[in-house]
Amino acid sequence: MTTTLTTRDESLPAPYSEALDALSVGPLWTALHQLLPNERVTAARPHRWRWREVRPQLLEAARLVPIEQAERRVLVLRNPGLGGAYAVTATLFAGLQIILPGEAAPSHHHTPAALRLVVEGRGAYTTVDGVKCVMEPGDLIITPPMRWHDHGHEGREPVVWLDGLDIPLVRSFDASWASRMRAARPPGTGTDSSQDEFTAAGLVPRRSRYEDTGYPQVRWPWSTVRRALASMAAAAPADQPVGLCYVNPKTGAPPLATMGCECQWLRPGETARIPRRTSSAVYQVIEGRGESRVGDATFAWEPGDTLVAPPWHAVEHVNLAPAAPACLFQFNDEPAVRALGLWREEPPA
Ligand code: GTQ
Repeated sequence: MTTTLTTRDESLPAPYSEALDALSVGPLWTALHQLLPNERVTAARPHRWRWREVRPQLLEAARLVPIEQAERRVLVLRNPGLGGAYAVTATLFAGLQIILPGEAAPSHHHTPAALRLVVEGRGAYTTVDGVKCVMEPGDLIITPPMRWHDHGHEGREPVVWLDGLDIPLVRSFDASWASRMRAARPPGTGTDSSQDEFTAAGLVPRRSRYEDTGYPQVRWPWSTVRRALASMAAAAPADQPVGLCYVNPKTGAPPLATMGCECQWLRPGETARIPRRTSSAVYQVIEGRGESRVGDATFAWEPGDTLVAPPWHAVEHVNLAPAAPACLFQFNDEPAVRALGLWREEPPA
């Protein structure tokens, strides 16, 4: 919350309040219900960023700002309720990053966790601790805390992806730190484990060829995820939702300690209802056209659009297409909220 606390009791003599200020103490009774409100409150607002409005500004950034200067050429999605903060919710950071053919974004590592969901273009890659992760539209790549990562581009068209990080959360612990940048080195591998060791559900390698970092899979190709969603949709009764969670294939845990990822498949005309939760989520439209209600706000969407659902806002997604499916990716702070014992969910009305 960004509201300023009431730290003065105006009914008391001014010298008393001044004496408290001088001692670096303050009355709790003026601020108690701001610190502990009776309602679940958030300053973050439901919002939608339209791909067709932001995309030209990304291309303009690519024209105006050399990668050597920017290091990361990102337009940050700033929640209009959060007073200009570089935050999409109180805990989450989201941005759209653009890289041009031939460019290299230098290597660094940091305490916040990061994930990328490719929005447009082919030929770019992210290197995670020397492992080359190809970026195709819809692919998810994670860069866990303190893993070196850089971005390169061997293709012929601009590539844009959505970055999701837990920067605001990590900053609230005063734990945000990054190494200095160093020049990106050529990747040490041509493939990542999603291409040869984790190609089918329910199977894990007896012995991995990759270094054991605690994160056996760092890339989830969209082709694999889409195939899995399509077969689930073909089998599930019309009134059962079709959604998959991205997990660490060896433990079943969320891919990162603080952030979860899911993908929902909406059949033509289908509505998905998500109850109010204490976690917050950012949705990215991979495929299809529809409309979402987030709290009292309603947003139409199409591929490339991004939506944010602050905590304790009921969400409803509708696929408005008569014949085509819609696919919505989301990342959220649910693992962090659960780890802190703060997870609650309300059944829909
Ligand atoms: O690509 O390493 O959007 O370090 C924000 C911070 C992207 C990145 C962001 C980062 C990166």
